Amino acid sequence: MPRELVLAVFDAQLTSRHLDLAARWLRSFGEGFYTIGSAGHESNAAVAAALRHTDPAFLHYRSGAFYAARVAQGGGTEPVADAARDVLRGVVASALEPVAGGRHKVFGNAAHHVVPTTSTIASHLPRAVGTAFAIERLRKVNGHGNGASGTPWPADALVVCSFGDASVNHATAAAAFNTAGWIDHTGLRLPLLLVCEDNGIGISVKSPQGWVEATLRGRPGLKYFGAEGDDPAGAYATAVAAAEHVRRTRRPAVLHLRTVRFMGHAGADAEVGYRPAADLDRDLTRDPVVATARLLVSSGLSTPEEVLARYDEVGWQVRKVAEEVLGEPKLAGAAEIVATLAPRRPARVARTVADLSGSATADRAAAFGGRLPEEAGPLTLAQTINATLADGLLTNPTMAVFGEDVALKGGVYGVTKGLRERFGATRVFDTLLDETSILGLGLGAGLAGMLPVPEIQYLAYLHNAEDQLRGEAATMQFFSGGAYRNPMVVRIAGLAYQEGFGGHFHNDNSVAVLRDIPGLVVAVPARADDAAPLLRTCLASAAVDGSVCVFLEPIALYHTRDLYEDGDNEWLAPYLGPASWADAHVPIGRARVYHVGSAEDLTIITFGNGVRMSLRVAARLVEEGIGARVVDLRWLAPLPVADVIRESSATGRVLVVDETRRSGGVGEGVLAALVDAGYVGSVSRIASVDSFVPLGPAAREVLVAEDAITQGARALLAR
Ligand SMILES: Cc1ncc(C[n+]2csc(CCOP(=O)(O)OP(=O)(O)O)c2C)c(N)n1
Ligand SMILES: [Mg+2]
Repeated sequence: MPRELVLAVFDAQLTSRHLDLAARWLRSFGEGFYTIGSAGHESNAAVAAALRHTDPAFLHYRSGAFYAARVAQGGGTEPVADAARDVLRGVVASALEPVAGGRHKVFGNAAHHVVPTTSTIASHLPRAVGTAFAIERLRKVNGHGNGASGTPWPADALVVCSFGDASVNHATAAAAFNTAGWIDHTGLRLPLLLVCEDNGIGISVKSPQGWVEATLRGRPGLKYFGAEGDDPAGAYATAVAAAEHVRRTRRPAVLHLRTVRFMGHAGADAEVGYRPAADLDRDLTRDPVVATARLLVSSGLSTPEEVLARYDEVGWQVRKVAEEVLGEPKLAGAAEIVATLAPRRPARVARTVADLSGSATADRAAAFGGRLPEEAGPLTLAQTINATLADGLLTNPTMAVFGEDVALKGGVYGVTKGLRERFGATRVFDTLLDETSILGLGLGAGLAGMLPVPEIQYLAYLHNAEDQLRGEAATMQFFSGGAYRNPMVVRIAGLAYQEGFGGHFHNDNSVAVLRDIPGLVVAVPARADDAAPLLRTCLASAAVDGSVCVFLEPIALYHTRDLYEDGDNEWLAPYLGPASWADAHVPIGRARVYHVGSAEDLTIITFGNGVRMSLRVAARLVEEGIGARVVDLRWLAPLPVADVIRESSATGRVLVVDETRRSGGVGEGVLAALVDAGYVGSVSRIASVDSFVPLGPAAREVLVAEDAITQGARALLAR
């Protein structure tokens, strides 16, 4: 280990140890808000030393010494103070903190290629897999030189991702290990270095002796490296070997770094209550900071006096920074807090859509096999989404479509049919069967500069992976001040009305889990002529603003052709060519309004399958002399509140037709919006029963039906 590296590692370790002490000091008088420390884990500084400054890092909350070493690699003149300032600004929730701006205590700094991670154990692992996947894909696409276009990282970068020992048991970690191995097994490359910082315990629960090593060694496709945290030179040498292996072979590896944990899990944790004194004593003999001091002295690099003086010097510098950041401004007011959540620039999105018209012409005919979709006659919802995805792939070279069965088969319902043949397996590909990993690939790909369009095969199967959307995707801009984004359009096939076929899990009619995710865009296209502009808006918003969008496709309407009677083909629509895209643009949060008859008696507010049912009911009500306007929300988040209020006030009678459940359904949001706006007319609601959807004809008993809509309308008018 080169002399200057030992000294650099020691400094990073001292910085980290003193940061833990400073965090407790700040906490002691109510100015610090985070005390989970890195003490005992400081051998991770040697891992940082074995990597490049430009290797993207996703860090465990005990990787403080790694962070300090990474900051020093950046080449600043005051690495100790710089690292300390970043971390302590997080501890005191300073608005000047370099990445989260006081929104969370994270290790993160785009200038040092450290991507912030959340507090959810192991949730950053699928994203790390996805980032490594994307770096390698972009390297392939863009050539082997450095600086693959569009990514913040060099083409030969590797991704490093650290986590604790108890975390290896988490389903999300298991998913990431498996996916890394699966990708490797298929012959694709994945430059990913996983680092398990094994202190032998998770809060108070010990990892069974030998389990962590056994489980990490047993992962197909992951090459195992093991190192002792109290042997700095050995840990460094092993980290170098692991990094060299990953960088050269572009294949994943795991570095099992054995550490200890000092000062309990966090500030308030009295570990004497659950750890035998002998364990604590034994750990003290394995202090990584003392180990590096020992190396410095035994190798003649420093005297004991110099080591102690350096300890005090770094401690003094860290304390000084702690005092400086104390008085810094905190986030002031909700507007400042949400400023980074999900920035929206609708004018720029509209212009991006308009600009696509020009760029789309050249290769279109060839890409569509000579038959342009606008010349194919009226299309179904499924065909329109297919054509819009094709146009998206054509106009955005970084866009990729992936998921279970989307490529060779073309999707369970044929929505992605033909895309793989036309755009190739690097842009349209089948993934393994794991929704967590599918979203993780999307998260990483977006971070690396791609425009991912993952598919979740059925709405019911989002739930086992939902945290990747809620905790990871939706929080990234919030916790990184926009320094990192994960643009993404997640297509999800969902909602009910498949004539009883498939039961609940293929007819899931609950979107509550999506509606309350801050900043998430949720679009539901009811019919072909809305699907294309809605999807284009989502793609453009993801590209322009880094938006995380869910495009929820009503399965029952995919192939529907008729509206009022058999054979009328009224639910089909011609596809609009690029020249019409600007005029057809639909901004996020704008509803569509249908006037039926006089349109003056009643306002039906609905979406998805409800649109078709409501239009059919409205047509029959005209025969009773009742004129209705049917409002298709089109966007469930953000709700088109202005349109809802305007159209409701126009008639003073509102019928909410909500195919989701009465409790937690979309209708609750519509009613709340009306009340919030001071709407004073009458209102009632038809919603599905608070039940899972049963198999067979019984499904009709719990779902909103046209009869109920008709009755609801008549009752409202009779009031
Ligand atoms: C998904 C999830 N469940 C529970 C927690 C609460 N929690 C925080 S840290 C922790 C223990 C983690 O242990 P380990 O992975 O060994 O990391 P260590 O703290 O020991 O470094 C738990 C259970 C969490 N953050 N995330
Ligand atoms: Mg642990």
